[in-house]
Amino acid sequence: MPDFHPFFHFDDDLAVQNAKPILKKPPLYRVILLNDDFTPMDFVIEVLTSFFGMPEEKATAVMLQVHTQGMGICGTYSKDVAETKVYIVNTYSHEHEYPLKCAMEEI
Ligand code: TYC
Repeated sequence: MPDFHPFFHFDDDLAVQNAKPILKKPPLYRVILLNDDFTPMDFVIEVLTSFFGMPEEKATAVMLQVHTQGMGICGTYSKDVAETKVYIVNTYSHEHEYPLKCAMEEI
């Protein structure tokens, strides 16, 4: 009878397959601005130019879109960046005592 030793068993009889790495692209988030009846239009345009890097004309168009349609898109970002933008806008609005609200949604 052959000697049995637990440390000398090699894996000759095991079929080994290379594992395919499962990589998923990280999700993207839309940052949106919501309409309200009180925040001045100029303030919204300032938010869009300052925090989203929009030129004045684009910021005006997005502000009017929010004003007429109820919401508009400020941009698309990774989760961390979107969360930071939302936090900055909502904090800034609150500091100026305006009800302007910014939110994010996964795409
Ligand atoms: N509706 C606001 C007004 O008439 C303007 C406004 C636009 C407010 C966009 C919020 O996200 C907003 N003064």
